[in-house]
Amino acid sequence: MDQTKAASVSPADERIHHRACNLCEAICGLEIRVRGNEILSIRPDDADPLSQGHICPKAVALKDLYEDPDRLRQPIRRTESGWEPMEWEAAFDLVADRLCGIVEKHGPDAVANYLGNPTVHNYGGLTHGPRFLGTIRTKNRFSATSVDQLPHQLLAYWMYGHQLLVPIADIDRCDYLLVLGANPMASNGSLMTVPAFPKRLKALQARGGKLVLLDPRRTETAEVADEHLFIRPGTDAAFLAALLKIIDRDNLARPGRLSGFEDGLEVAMADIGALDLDALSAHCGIDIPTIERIARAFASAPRAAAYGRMGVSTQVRGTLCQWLIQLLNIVTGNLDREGGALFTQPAVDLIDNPTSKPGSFGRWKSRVRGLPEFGGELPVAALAEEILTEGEGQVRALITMAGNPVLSTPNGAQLDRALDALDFMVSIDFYLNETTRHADVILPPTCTLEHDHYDLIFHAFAVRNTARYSAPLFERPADARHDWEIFEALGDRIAARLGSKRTPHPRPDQVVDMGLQIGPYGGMRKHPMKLSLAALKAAPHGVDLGALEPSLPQRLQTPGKFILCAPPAMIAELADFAKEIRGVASESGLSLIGRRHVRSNNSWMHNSQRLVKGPVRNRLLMHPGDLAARGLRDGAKVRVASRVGAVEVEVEASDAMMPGVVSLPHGWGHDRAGTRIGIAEAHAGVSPNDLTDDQYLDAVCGNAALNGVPVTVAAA
Ligand SMILES: Nc1nc2c(c(=O)[nH]1)N[C@H]1C(S)=C(S)[C@@H](COP(=O)(O)OP(=O)(O)OC[C@H]3O[C@@H](n4cnc5c(=O)[nH]c(N)nc54)[C@H](O)[C@@H]3O)O[C@H]1N2
Ligand SMILES: Nc1nc2c(c(=O)[nH]1)N[C@H]1C(S)=C(S)[C@@H](COP(=O)(O)OP(=O)(O)OC[C@H]3O[C@@H](n4cnc5c(=O)[nH]c(N)nc54)[C@H](O)[C@@H]3O)O[C@H]1N2
Ligand code: SF4
Ligand SMILES: [Mo]
Repeated sequence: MDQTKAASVSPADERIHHRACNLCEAICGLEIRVRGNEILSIRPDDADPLSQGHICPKAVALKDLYEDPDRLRQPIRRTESGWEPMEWEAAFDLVADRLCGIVEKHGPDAVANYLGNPTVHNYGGLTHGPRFLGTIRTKNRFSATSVDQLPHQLLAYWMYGHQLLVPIADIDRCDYLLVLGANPMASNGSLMTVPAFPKRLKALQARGGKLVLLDPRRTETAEVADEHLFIRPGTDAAFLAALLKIIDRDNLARPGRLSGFEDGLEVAMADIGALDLDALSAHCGIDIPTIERIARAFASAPRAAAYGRMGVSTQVRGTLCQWLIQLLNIVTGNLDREGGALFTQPAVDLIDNPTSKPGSFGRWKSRVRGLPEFGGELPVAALAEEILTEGEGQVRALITMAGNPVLSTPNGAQLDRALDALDFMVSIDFYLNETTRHADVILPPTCTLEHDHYDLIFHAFAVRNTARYSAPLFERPADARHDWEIFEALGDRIAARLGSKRTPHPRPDQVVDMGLQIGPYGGMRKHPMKLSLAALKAAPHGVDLGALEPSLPQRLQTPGKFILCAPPAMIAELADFAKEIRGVASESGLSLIGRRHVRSNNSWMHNSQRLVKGPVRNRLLMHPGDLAARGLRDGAKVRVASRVGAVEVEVEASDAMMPGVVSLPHGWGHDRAGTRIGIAEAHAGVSPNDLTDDQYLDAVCGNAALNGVPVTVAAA
């Protein structure tokens, strides 16, 4: 320990800071003890009304993130002789000049952008990112949405009239939770902000409730579930349709509070009822008596909710799965019912708000393959071909913010090559990673502990209504810029040169203050709580706004306040699916699926030894029978190959895998030239997205099918 430092800072300088963790959707409350600029400990904030004393190991790694000497603190530019530091103003000028030059020569569509996952965890990214990107009116906008939750937002838009009106499973009051393709024990929940999931599940079980899980792997969540069923990857739609068919056949449907507000429900149920139960059962590999038992239990539970996440969001029938999940909650009367699936009422309401964006679909299509726009963005599976395919409208420049699409998007190796073909690339990110290494300039924002935060998105998907503002823990270094300031600086320059309209814009905290005041608990709505930023600053542990409450039909954003149960595209997709299940299943090969671990965070933080310590987790899990059939042994190096590529990785025999299915976690593959900075060799790993396929998509919306990818496995 540094004695001089210890002597110069007395215990009296110790302070305790409370904030919300913004690393994942759970937004846990943290209690951070610091002395000077040193973090002494990171513990749960027991007084947080949502997280109730829960944290995970990632929060503790925030110390490493803050202290990491490899975290960029100054702009850098790529030169013939390597990376060189730059002054901020010169960097802004250079980036704006290069981007504008390309727009002037080739048009705005020549400049694409990718918004990575942390954008939604950083409120400045949300309040100012779109405003910056709007200065270049490009149709080539991409984000992590299309490797993630696109089906949820699309269905919310089609059925409830707004892309953010995603019903949330009311885990704290439900008696029967049916989960497909989610592993909240590792992920801490997604599109269901559910910190303290283990505690909440125990409470559910203590009141006699059940968790039933469908997953091709017996996961950490399966271990604590009341029942786990293996399901063949990509076949959940058959299981869900069979549940609905049985509910209809046996008159198990139950009118909800909303009867009369469902439009098209009979049409949808008639089409599902026409499917062949034997074929559905054969397709998903779950026998009819089991499906009947679950249908009866779900329909007769006083309060039930069905919920599906990554395993069913990112597969070929992802949108169909999400639709069937909505219908299941609706026909059993569990939508908008306490203990069922409800809409939240967050303090900053992005739905009932003058700047609200309900959504849009198919307003334009991608140039090369004709994939549809959603919410102003195109599916990211099309990004590489838009760069590589010559012609009018070809992408020649790229802006990435808070993302690593080389590791995160399907056929990442192709994108890796495509990025080399760009005329110019700028990345707003504080790490040199597998993607940003292609940039001409990297602009690093402040670290999360150096700025304030209000979670605009995840309060809106939480299992309880709460609100919390986090002040910065540390003052930022004198010459550092927040994300939103980088966006403003670039946006101002680009707008001036391209002549786009630009009006002054409030800071993120001012946007939130206004949002709180005009929000449902705000003074301007005459709510007794009179929520404002000042009120939240005075409540550093956050404020409790109560359990989720029924809110329909008022909350619906559809014309006439109807729930539109039969979106035409879903009826067509169901017809297509009916043809698929009548066909003969080709069963010989292996299916690749993904997984997450509590000691990993998407494609980053793998340089925190504190976080990744323990056994190497980037291994292929495979059933012992499948290994034996190929003459392979546990621990062997194997070659996994798909249509687009191959990786070599160690295999681990695991009877937690369904036979015929192999699992590899994403976010790894730090072995690409020059990017393994600070990451131990043992933890470099391989990327499953060198196997996932840019052509293997959910046909409804172009979302990536990251799960259920056909692969072969052989000795390396
Ligand atoms: N095969 C497979 N692929 C997947 C998935 C899967 O399950 N299987 N999951 C998909 C999902 S759900 C997602 S969300 C994506 C995630 O993939 P991406 O969208 O690529 O997001 P991350 O990997 O989280 O990106 C991390 C980058 O953001 C930077 N960053 C962190 N915080 C900030 C910040 O505050 N400001 C800025 N400017 N930068 C910051 C980090 O330094 C890091 O470089 O991966 C997807 N890819
Ligand atoms: N520790 C940690 N937490 C995280 C993240 C992280 O990287 N690390 N990432 C965050 C992000 S960005 C997100 S989006 C969430 C995701 O949150 P989750 O969706 O809960 O996380 P996953 O582990 O991807 O769970 C997907 C599950 O689907 C299963 N599966 C795969 N294919 C199928 C299928 O066809 N059918 C069915 N029924 N199941 C299938 C997989 O085996 C896996 O268990 O997690 C968030 N939380
Ligand atoms: S679960 Fe998510 S929000 Fe909670 S401490 Fe871990 S990373 Fe942070
Ligand atoms: Mo995600």
